[in-house]
Amino acid sequence: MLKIVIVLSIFVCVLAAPTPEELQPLLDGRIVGGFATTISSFPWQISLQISGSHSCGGSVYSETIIVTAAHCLSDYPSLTTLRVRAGSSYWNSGGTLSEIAAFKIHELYGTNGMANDIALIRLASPLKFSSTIKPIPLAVTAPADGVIAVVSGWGTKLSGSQTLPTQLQYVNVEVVGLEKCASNIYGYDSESVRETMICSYTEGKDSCQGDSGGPMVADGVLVGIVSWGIGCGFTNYPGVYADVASLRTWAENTAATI
Ligand code: 4AZ
Repeated sequence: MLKIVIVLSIFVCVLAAPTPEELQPLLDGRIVGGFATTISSFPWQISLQISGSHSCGGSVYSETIIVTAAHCLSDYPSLTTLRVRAGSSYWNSGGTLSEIAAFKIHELYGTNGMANDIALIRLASPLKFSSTIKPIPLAVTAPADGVIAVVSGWGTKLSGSQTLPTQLQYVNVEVVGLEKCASNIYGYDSESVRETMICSYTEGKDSCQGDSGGPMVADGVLVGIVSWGIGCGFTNYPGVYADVASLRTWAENTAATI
């Protein structure tokens, strides 16, 4: 009898065991502790796609220019494999899918660790602005330490996960300035966190793989571009972003010439 009860309990436990999706909120490394949202709340967000798969995020700068991360394009994918989906809450359907005419990676990217992780994309035809497609201005000054910013994207909801959510996610995070981010308060060494970077840290809330290139916004301007981190949502490891204020002049000059 006891044997049957044990076997039955194991069976019931297995049946009642939470799926990995349900476990996620309990895990430290979950991106981002975020929430599903719709594109009308983040109309500057785009999905950069390579051969039909979401590969990175990006932000609308103008009708024809998208801002993203250099590392999203640093293996020089062929222009014909690239698309930008704008105006949709879902990376794999809806909105508009544009071809790319050109892209330009920051000249200094790759010479100094992950510094200067910014690139611009020029679309083959202009976007039509609407309630679901709108540009976001670039920050003129870096946000102060402790400012609340919002990060959005179709990146994984769990560090190391292979599956992307199809619906756009967002999370609110606290900005951490470069000096504090590179200090021994956190786990990074000061060599890897360097000029042209800015960070965010809120326990269990973070950007993750697939969010790269996407926007961190505060006070209505683009303050960061998702760049790198050790894990996602890991204790003592902030998310690291390209600091848009320090790269704005490059972006403006490049947008005019790309
Ligand atoms: C990535 O692999 C990545 N937690 C992006 C952002 C972060 C970590 C990794 C920040 O693209």
